[in-house]
Amino acid sequence: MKLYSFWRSLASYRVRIVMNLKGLKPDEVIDVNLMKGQQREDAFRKVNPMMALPALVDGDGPALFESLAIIEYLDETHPNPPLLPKDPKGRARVRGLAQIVACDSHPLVVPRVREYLEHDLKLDEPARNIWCQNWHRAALSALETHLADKATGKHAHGDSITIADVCIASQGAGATFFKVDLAPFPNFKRVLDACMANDAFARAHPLKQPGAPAAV
Ligand SMILES: N[C@@H](CCC(=O)N[C@@H](CS)C(=O)NCC(=O)O)C(=O)O
Repeated sequence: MKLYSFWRSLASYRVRIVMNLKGLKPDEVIDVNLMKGQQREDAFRKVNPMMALPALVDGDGPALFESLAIIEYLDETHPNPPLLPKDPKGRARVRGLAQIVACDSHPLVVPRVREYLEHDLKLDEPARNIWCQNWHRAALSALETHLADKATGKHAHGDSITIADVCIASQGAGATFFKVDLAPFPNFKRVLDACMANDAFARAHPLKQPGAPAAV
């Protein structure tokens, strides 16, 4: 398996967590430096025309793209431990929680959006930070309400790790990057802490990757 990723990429973090949970190690990790704009270079554009990380090539391909699609592919091809509940309503809840992170919140704070705000809309750094924090908090508020539900256990859905926890971990790392206080979101924080106590999550953290700074 060949994983295209970057230390800071929250979507790559999600896939790294799942690979660790499944005991999978990529044969090759290809660093695409988002800070240098390498995602827009021809070499990577051919791999993922959306010019976004991560991408995963399993065997002779084709390249898989979009973190949630890659995660479900890994869950289907390596079913242990399962990362979705068995019942359809449970699966829908877990996918819904995951999509609040991966589809409603994270896409609003990725480099291409922040760069558009800076270069095209001429927003200065404080204004861009307000933007990022706003969309983080919107997702955290929704997640906080959902996680108060009795369906939540030690983890986001019951006591087993699911795709929802994987996404919660990436939202938690994003909150640190964008300096969002988690104190108003105690249910979220509790589930995040339970995830981060697990070595598969801790090892996959952006700041544990080669090339990462000690702190952001
Ligand atoms: N919905 C995508 C998001 C992919 C994405 O935007 N990844 C970011 C890094 S976390 C990226 O590569 N952005 C490049 C850019 O915005 O130019 C997923 O979950 O895989």
